[in-house]
Amino acid sequence: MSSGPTPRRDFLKAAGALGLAVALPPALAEETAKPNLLLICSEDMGPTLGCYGDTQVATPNLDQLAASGVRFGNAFVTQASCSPSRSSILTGLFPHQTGQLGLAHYGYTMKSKPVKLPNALRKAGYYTGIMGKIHVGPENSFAFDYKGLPHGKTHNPEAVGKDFRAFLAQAGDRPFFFYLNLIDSHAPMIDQVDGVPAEPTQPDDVRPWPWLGIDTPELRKRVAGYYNGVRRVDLAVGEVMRALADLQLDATTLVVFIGDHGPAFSRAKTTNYEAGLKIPLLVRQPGTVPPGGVRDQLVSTVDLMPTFFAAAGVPVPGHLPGRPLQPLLASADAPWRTTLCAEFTSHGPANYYPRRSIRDDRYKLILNLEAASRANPVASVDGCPATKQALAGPDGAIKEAHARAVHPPLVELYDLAEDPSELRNLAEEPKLAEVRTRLLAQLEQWRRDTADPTLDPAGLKALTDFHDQVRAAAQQKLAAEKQRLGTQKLPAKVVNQCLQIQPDYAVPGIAP
Ligand SMILES: [Ca+2]
Repeated sequence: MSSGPTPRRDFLKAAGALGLAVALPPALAEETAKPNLLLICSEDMGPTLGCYGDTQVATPNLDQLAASGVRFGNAFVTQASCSPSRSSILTGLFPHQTGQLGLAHYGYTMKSKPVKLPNALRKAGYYTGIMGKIHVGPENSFAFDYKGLPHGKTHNPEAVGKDFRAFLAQAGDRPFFFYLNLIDSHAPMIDQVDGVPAEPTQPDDVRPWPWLGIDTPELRKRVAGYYNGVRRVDLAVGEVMRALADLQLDATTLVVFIGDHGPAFSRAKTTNYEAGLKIPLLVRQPGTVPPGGVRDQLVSTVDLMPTFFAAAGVPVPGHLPGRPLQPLLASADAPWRTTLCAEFTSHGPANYYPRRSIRDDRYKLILNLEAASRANPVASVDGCPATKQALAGPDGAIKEAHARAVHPPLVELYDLAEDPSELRNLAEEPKLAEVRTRLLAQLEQWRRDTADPTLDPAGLKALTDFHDQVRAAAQQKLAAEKQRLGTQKLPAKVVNQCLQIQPDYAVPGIAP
């Protein structure tokens, strides 16, 4: 790579520019049908970018990526929690299909042995690499040839660009798959790292989003910090795209940009509300993906692995719930699914609160599986003060929405056309009884099709009992540590140790 673009890459570039890949005979198509694959995943990032109409932040590099490819307006993760969501990105399966029900650093892990994205691509001749976190267990089961900057070291855009160039040099002439994970939009929201951005967004420059519904100094500070992280991500993407352009890899590289779930704010991360599940999804490959397109179909991160496989000429396993995005990339009118489901089981083990949700182009239904037995323990994700502040505020729809997030009914139903912030629960609205019945039936069908272990009451009870035992044991350990250290405020490391689960936990219906 250090000697510059190779003849093969020049040829691929020319073929891509002419749109030849689809027209070539099979033997030649196989050679040209192995584009490089670059998946950029930004931590805890919703579609809060200029190209999505967000006027509170400037994201020129991501806007350029969107303008030169296709932007998806309704893209969703499978669960608004890091490891479960990432397990879907890397396996094409829903978390309840692999057993990655919560965060890997507490001991949650996949219980099955699914086909894995980097492994399958490596087998197909790809040189594979990663920067930042895997966060899906067991981590050593993922086949990455190159391991770049570790999680926590991807703040500096220039360092990210440099590491990506080092990977490209290692890849040489081989087609590559690179999984680039950027940390910056994750809590704690850091305004400036290594002097970036040079002029950070200030609290008074921003307003908290409508789905938070309140505006306080603490929230403005948190929102501004989030946007400063988004700006560093944008700069890092600029560095990476520049590296591709410098090496003339634009036309031969399929670039996909996503968030791993929505931002770490109340009614977003760890919930099944839109602000938790909805992510940016940008797809670009000049000459292959038409520029400037916008798609509003319901797409999911379970569609990513089939998309990469289709691009790489790897057969897409028939049991996967997702499907390749290529038809949609080619045409806004391609036939597509009309409903999409998501889930939540756990986050940290004390945050167990199983839910399943479904939406169509207008309505969204959330089924809170343990609503009868308990409140939602994740009232304040990563220290976000919004729910606490809203509950202390004036009565009204905002306070009710935050209260409902903590004490939800069995069924929530929202009209996303009239109420995109999901403030008014219409589940008991007689006019929408048919919608409720239809969505509940479609949700149940999906749970059956994907062997959801919580569909069987015994399976749900087993998971609930397990988490209750873990929580009780953790509380005992935490109390003992507080006594031993003589403090009520334990270091995060000690809290994490107390919350560890045994990785040999069983998930009903999944054979180890
Ligand atoms: Ca995350």
